[in-house]
Amino acid sequence: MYGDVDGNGKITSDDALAVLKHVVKLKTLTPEEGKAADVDGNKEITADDALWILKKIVKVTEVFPVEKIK
Ligand SMILES: [Ca+2]
Ligand SMILES: [Ca+2]
Repeated sequence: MYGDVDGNGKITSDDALAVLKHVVKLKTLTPEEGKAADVDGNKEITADDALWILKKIVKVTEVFPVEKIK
């Protein structure tokens, strides 16, 4: 599921945090986690993806950009 980086079935701030940790190289995401993390679909994992995850949590956005591409 897009946005569920840690794979616990829910999109929470922990997922956004996991993305940010990857961005600052504190922790490297697995390819599977990376796929869930790239929510804007630009093939890169950046702080923008973390921002989208946070937007989804606070319901500023209903769907991720990557979900609109399909
Ligand atoms: Ca999660
Ligand atoms: Ca991205």
